[in-house]
Amino acid sequence: MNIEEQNKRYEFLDLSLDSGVLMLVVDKPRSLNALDTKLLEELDDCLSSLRQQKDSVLKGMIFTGSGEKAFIAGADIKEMSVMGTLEAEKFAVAGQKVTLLLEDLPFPVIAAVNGFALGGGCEMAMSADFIFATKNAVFGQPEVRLGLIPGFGGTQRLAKIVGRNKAKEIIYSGRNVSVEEAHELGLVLRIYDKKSEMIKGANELLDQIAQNSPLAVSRAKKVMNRGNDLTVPNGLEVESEQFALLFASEDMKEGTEAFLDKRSPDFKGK
Ligand code: CO8
Repeated sequence: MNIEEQNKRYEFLDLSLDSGVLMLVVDKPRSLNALDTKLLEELDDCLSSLRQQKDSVLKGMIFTGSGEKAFIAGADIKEMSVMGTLEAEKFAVAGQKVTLLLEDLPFPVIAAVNGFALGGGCEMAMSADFIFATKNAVFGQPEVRLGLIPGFGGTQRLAKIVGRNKAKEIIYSGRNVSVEEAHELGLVLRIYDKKSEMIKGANELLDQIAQNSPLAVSRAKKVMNRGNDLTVPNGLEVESEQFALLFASEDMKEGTEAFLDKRSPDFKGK
């Protein structure tokens, strides 16, 4: 993949690759990285092309906001304020598509939340596999305060992560959720004092995951994401299907042989 060429296409995104870890930065500080149509189009383009990296050997991706103040302060309120019904539906569908692209990337994704993750920002973060956050991070779904409801998946994903009662309380009140509370609720996995420490911590987790077969990690992710929308018996069917398919992989042969030979495996992601 040619990151430099890809980066030239974007005004508000910065994509870089370091030691097998992709870093995707939303960079529109003048509006605290608020998601407008252009930014959603860029995210769509970027994530669609990353999705083609099937069962890739990338360690994973860190998704963050530029600066220290905001991850993403929500959908762009100025742009939304003049939308009609049809434009609003198109906008919501475009944002939802980005959350699905993010959720379905074939490698682990960590949302590194540096500051405000409100509305659409909280919804983007919830589409990652894990949320890491700095001490100044603030979460919330404040849409009802604007006469709106969450439109990029918040009504669905928040309840799955924190439970229906808590999700309703957060969404109906529109209140801010502190990073400590987000951690207690299981929304945030790890809290860091500084952004630099958070990025280091995210790299360390991705390095740890990368000791394993990337193919197996990618399939575990796929099965767990699919299972989220299924009954347990249906999820088990997907599990056994993917489990069986891995027996045709080189990684499975290498992993089991390495165990029996008492040596470290050398996984190729195939
Ligand atoms: N949209 C547009 N501009 C924004 C946004 C936003 N969401 N958030 C901040 N900005 C802008 C401000 O307008 C300001 O611009 P300017 O300097 O030109 O006035 C600049 O960013 C800096 O912001 P503040 O001066 O307000 O900074 P503060 O430190 O005082 O406050 C806050 C920071 C608390 C984050 C505050 O900016 C805020 O409350 N922002 C809005 C948060 C919010 O309500 N987010 C949810 C938006 S709705 C949403 O996400 C719905 C998703 C689904 C939509 C689907 C619909 C079809």
